[in-house]
Amino acid sequence: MEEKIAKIKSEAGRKIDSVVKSLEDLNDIRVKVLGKKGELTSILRGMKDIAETERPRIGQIVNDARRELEALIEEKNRELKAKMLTSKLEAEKLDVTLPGRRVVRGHLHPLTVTMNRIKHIFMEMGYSVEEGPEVERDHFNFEALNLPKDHPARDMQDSFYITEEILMRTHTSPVQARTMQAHEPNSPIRMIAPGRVYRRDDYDATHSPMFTQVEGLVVDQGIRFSDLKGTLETFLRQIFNDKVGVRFRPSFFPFTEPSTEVDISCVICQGDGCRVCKGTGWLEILGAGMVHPNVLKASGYDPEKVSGFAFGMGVERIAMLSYGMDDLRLFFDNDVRFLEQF
Ligand code: 2U9
Repeated sequence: MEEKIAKIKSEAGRKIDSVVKSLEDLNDIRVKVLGKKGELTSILRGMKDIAETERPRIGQIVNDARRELEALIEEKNRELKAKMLTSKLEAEKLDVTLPGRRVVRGHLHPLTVTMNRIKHIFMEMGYSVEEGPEVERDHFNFEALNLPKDHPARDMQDSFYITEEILMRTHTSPVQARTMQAHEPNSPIRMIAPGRVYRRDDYDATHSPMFTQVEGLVVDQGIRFSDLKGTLETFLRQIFNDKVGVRFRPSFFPFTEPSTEVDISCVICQGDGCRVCKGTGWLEILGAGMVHPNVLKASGYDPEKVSGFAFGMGVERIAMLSYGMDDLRLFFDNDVRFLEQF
């Protein structure tokens, strides 16, 4: 019996010693020798077959063997864990002296910058900024704005229709109509409506089926054409420069009467004449006019009691002239080599 125990012990000792890598292998050995069904345990279980006088001695030997093997396993366990830690630290070596990675910081898109500047100028003059849906009802986009049924903009060829009655807004004017209808009739309004608009245009250097507008509306008692002129001159001198020339030409829009187109002196050649202003020295920059009585009436206002002016501008055009760009597609291509320049 002693020999058997000594053999189990020395074999287990050798196996424990030979484990070089895995904690699981070590555990397998422990189970095989010391576990419930292990070799040493089965000897203890078989005590009944051993002569009674021998039992204490054999028991003692088994227990000693057990203690020794447990100590060996424990030591091997510590050794393996230390080895694993060392190799993990080796693999995850960290050089704290390396220079840090540069954080690349982005910035606002040039169209957003231009839009923010426009909003800021009007907010300083006491205007509110109103928003509305890009998918709009025919009523707000056309009907309420004195755009007659046979107006070319209402043609399928010129606007994006969702159904007969619903389309992508072709201008931000429906926001003004909605704002008037949300107000107490004849109560004063001083607002701008910035946002995206959609028209069936070709995509070339000066046209896009989607572009950005800012429109404005002022309604109150006694609003006159001189208010329109003063407001737009003030705006243009702030967005471009205070030396910029401003001129008003007669024009036509269905929602304003009288209507005007507003030009600024060419920001590229200062009025001498160049390719950008096609030799005229002037650039068209805004449309505007006194709100048509039919438009006031359509939104519940009384043209006998109040009057107003409205205006509209294309934000891409203003941004292009501010930054000296000649192709509007650059705003939408999202090429960082272009955008990084701003
Ligand atoms: C209401 C009443 C009047 C908005 C106006 C213009 C003149 C205009 C163009 C400028 C360049 C559009 O982006 S563009 O192509 N806009 O010329 N817009 S008056 O008039 C309104 C709008 C709403 C209730």
